[in-house]
Amino acid sequence: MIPLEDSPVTRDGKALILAYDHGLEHGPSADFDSVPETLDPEQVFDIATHDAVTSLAVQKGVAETYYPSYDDDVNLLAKLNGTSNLWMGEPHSPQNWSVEYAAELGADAVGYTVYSGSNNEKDMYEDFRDVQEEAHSEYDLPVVMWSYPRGQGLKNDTKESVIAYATRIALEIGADMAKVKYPGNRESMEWAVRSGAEMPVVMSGGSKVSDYEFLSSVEAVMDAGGAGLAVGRNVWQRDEPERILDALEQVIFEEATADEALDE
Ligand code: FBP
Repeated sequence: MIPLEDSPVTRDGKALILAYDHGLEHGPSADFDSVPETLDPEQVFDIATHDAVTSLAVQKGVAETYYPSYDDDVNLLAKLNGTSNLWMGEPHSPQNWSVEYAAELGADAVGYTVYSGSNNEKDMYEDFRDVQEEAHSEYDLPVVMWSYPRGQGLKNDTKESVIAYATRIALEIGADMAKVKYPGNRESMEWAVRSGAEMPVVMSGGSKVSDYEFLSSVEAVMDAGGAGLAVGRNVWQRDEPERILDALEQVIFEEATADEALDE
């Protein structure tokens, strides 16, 4: 495992990953309609220059076109695989760019989704193996795993045992950080964090909710020993993304409660 304490994609060992791969995963109508400016990747790169953001997760085409103008101000988390919402088969996420190409573009870390439980698990584990080994041995790049158990018997399950299994799988197959869905409360998150042992665990943001609900879940994750957050919609779908990032900075890096962060 690559220790992330000294990595540029963390701050004091904690992470706030801004995710912006939704144009591929969900399509523009689903996620960008409510705030049409977010169709423009530059808007989100600008948001990612906020001090609280430790990296920006994007797909190849967006990285290739926009990252060169931001490489002094933004850390790139190259999201190497991804699938569209148009795919109707068993969950699968093909690799869309290589570790080598991501490293050439200046990536500080790579990200990879694995759907354990899918009929495509075997292929995804094999692809992850190749990515993880190349990232570690050739480029010394940390690998963040979007660990999402999903498949015929398990659609989007967020129950405690499944999320703990998700962190453990990430540890076992060589991730340096796991990104998992929030299991709904601090105790369940604590079990998931402990199941990942030394590997940092961050919560996946989810669809937009109120400031208080969102920050309270982040507070619970931090209290549970989590390493932070990977978030998209709950930041850039807001009218004032800087305001929520200010609050997140306090909760993630300064141990503030949701109430304290909102009072500022
Ligand atoms: P959000 O914070 O907007 O949920 O983004 C996190 C993320 O993992 C994105 O990287 C990805 O596009 C999306 O969620 C995938 O969500 P799902 O697979 O649940 O539709």
